[in-house]
Amino acid sequence: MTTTERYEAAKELYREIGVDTDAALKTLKKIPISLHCWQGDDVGGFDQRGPLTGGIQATGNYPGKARTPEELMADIDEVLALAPGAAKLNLHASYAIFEEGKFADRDALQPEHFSKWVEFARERGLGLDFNPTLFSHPMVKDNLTLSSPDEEVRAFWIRHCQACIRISEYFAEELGQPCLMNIWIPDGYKDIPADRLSPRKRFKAALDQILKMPYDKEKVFVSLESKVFGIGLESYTVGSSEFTVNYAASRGILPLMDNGHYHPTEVVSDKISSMLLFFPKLALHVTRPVRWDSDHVVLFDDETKEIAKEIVRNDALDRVMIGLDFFDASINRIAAWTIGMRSMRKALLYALLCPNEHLAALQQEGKLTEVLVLQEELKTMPFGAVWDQFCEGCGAPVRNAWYEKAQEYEKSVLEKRV
Ligand code: RNT
Ligand code: ZN
Repeated sequence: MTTTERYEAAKELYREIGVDTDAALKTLKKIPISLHCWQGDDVGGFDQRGPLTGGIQATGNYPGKARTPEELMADIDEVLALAPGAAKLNLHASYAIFEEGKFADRDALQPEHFSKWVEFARERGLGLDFNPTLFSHPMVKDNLTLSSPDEEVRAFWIRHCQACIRISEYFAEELGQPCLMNIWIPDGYKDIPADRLSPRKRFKAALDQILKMPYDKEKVFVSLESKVFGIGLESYTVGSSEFTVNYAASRGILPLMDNGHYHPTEVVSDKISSMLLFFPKLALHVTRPVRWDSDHVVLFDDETKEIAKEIVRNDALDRVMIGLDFFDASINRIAAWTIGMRSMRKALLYALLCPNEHLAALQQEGKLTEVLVLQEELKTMPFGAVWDQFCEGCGAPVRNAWYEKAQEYEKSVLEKRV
């Protein structure tokens, strides 16, 4: 049977439960997923050669990681060819590209240091998102940045974040799409702090200082990401969930939820509806924590599906900015990236193929047995046939054909990087 024949049969079965698969595919294609550049080189970046700091870790030593902007761009191209649907590219400030002998430190970054990325994005019709990089740098002192008691340290990172707002605005202007600029700081303490308030007070004042600079709020959406702990920062993080949500709400910026940044039984899928009631827009880092904030590759698993359902059935596709955030150095990085992209897209399709209004009505009527029955039946509907049709329609590899391509790329490109 051809992909289309299988799709036609599946379409009929979905029609019987009130789901329009054609409409779902049309919507799915347009949902942008922001692809994080840092899976390609284990969060290395191009502006320094030191270790990855900030309490995050990319574990593994799989060969073939990108070492230069050209290599990283080629790898991103490969992933974009293997993963169907609209994308944005998410850059970190540490991926600045300097002309020979023209290094600029983080607090002196300029739009010109990202002009190659803009060119890359423009040629591919991609929007860009951005992140100041407040880790892997000598001005991170005692694991502190914007909350440091050292005024010089704080001032350096304030200048860095302001430079990043200017660069984000440049991205939006050049590419005609808003840029999400996410601030995440690693700041925290390994052991029980004597004073939890002062670092948070300083962080709050520093953020206020950053946001004082004028910028176009239609073009740059600043978000703030929370975190519950980091490696070596187990007892306290300055940018906790309460801090970031309250800060974002009071200052009119976006909260960003990373699903690796909560206590183990807390789920982001349950938080989205509450956030939607109080914020016009919010941002996500979709990742997969395994026992800790391990940033494993995103899979088509229950929580990813549940996150997608919350976005789709609450009619929030244009209010929730979906970005990926994982970095696995133990497997083929192109495959890691592609699995994550395809899985997030599959989760969105799964959500679009649920009879959401009907399910909500059943719940409203108190027919909770029927809700459970239907939810379980949905799991064995011919989802795969619809997904395959989507891939084929987008000109992307169908089923495992993507991995054959990834293996060819590994042989012809990655294995030569020694
Ligand atoms: C760290 C945060 C943060 C980083 C990236 C590289 O725990 O999740 O988003 O992963 O900025
Ligand atoms: Zn994150």
